[in-house]
Amino acid sequence: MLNLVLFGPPGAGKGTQSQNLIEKFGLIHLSTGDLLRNEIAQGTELGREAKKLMDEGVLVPDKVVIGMISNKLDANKDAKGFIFDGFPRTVAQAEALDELLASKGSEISGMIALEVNDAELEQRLLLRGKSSGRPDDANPEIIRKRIKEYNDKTAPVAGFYQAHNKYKSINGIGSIDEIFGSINSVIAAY
Ligand code: B4P
Repeated sequence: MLNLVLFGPPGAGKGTQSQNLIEKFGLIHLSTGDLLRNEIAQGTELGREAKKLMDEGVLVPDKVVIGMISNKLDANKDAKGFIFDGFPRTVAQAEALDELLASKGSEISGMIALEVNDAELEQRLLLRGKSSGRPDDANPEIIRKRIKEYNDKTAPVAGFYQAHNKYKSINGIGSIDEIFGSINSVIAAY
């Protein structure tokens, strides 16, 4: 199985590059952001709880997202592999993912991190906010809060994969095709 973690701060291009990877490798895309927005759209209790936190730019509890991922892995037993987009976002989530995959006789192939500076992230998210209708993209203060959450809680996840020799970082600034080319070079080495 090819199991990729696409990593990077909010707006780094994880969702964008996932679309290219799904087409090329036939992988199942698991975006915790999309799964949570789906719960919100359906008006579930989980969605109502998550919305408050997401609108403030803070992470939702580990237990919630780990449960969602576990359900999706169970529902896709015959998959060729998965792209984990926006997950794991804490070291506890990374440990839980390793356990979930190990229980299915599988593992993460590698993490690919997209490096983008804060000014570019803010610009991209504000631009998306004009059309996405996402409250967390509309306000520069919330965007900065999301970047701070990333630096405080998510950036340490890179060290987790580095310690397992599964980490590669690439430049996330440039055209979408150029960045996809860099991602493919990393995958070719797996
Ligand atoms: P996510 O939905 O994961 O959103 P994201 O980090 O904003 O986006 P991404 O990096 O995928 O950016 P994209 O490609 O779209 O998270 C939202 C919230 O959900 C979190 O704040 C948190 O509250 C919650 N959450 C999600 N997962 C969680 C977890 N595991 N644990 C706890 N909480 C969780 O790109 C952004 C923009 O840039 C787009 O407009 C795109 O067109 C543009 N772009 C992309 N590549 C570009 C390029 N090369 N050049 C120029 N623009 C580019």
